[in-house]
Amino acid sequence: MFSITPSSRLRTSPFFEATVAEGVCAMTTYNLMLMPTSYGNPEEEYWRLINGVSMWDVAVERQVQLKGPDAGRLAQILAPRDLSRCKVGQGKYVPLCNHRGVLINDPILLKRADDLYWLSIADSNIWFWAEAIARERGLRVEISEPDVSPLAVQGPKAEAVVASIFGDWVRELKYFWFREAAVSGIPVVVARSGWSKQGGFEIYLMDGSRGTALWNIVKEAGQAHGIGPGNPNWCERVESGLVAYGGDTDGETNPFEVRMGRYVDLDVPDDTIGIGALRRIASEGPRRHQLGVVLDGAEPFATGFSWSDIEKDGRKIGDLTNCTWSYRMRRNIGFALVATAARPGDEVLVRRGAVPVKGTLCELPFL
Ligand code: THG
Repeated sequence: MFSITPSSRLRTSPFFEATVAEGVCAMTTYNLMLMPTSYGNPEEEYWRLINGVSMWDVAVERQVQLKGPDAGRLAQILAPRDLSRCKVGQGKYVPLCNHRGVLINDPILLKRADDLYWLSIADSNIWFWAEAIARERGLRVEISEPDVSPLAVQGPKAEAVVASIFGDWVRELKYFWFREAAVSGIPVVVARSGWSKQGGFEIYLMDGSRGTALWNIVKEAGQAHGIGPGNPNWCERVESGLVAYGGDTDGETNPFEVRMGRYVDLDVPDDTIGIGALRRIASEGPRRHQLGVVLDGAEPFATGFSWSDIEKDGRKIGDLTNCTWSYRMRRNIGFALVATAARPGDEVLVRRGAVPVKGTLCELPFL
């Protein structure tokens, strides 16, 4: 067919060779990198995540490093969430907004030291943004993309696997907290986190030359628990209500519209980017909100998806922003970004393909 030409515009992960050896058969792009999206059997990969343990190359979750005496100041300027009580070793899910309160990324922030923060970013260029803001505000902080690449281990048996590699201390890690460690001389950060609700860890590789070695250590340790390769699982994340920045958001989406209001603190300092707009939106009330929709019919739709119009009583009320066959619900489900007047229980019509499909709105998460 054709091959991909890696370059500085389309970088490969330190786990690339390992994922090819595992039989990766589909990739997407994210943060100018290739990311595996299938190893050929989506249903098996799904049930392995639900019942066992799965390992994912998520090196595309790049780190934007803030280092210097003003690193904490810059983090608080970038994130409209109160970071004043964030401890070294703690992570927090933070919305990043522009000056209009529009969501521009939704990283996990890791406070590695008082003068060292990582923003583990979704798919948009925050390096540029942080650098510009730092220089415009005259802050003493260096911005870089360090050699750090997360490997996720997810599923109910993930803890047993990760504890067998690093020790029982990983069992005590609280959600989003992390610790530095090493295995076979490979420097890593181990965090309890990951883009699923099945539990698990992320091992942040800090030496890109050791990707295959780390992959094989995790694979070996996971053998007894039936580990296998997977990727951020579309079906599970929709069932669990996890938001995909850029997928479920558009150029006008604010955090309140996509159930991220609980990660916004309106009393952060006034120089936090977007906080004026967010205070205004909070007092006026957002125009849209995010619900689930369960579509009629018990046959999986063809895969491949773009936003579809959602109508109620013949008028457009919003968009279906994702859609998947749920293996546990045996229904096609998705997220609806709709006018706040739309309520759970409302019957709607989704304009999808030639034949519109009926559905019913519901609260998220589905499961
Ligand atoms: N891991 C790492 N970096 C990442 C992601 C990740 N960067 C990009 C992207 N994923 C960030 N997005 C999310 C979205 C949701 C969650 C984590 C990362 C998440 N949310 C929980 C929830 O919504 O229920 C808990 C959040 C909370 O309550 O604090 O876990 O996956 N390294």
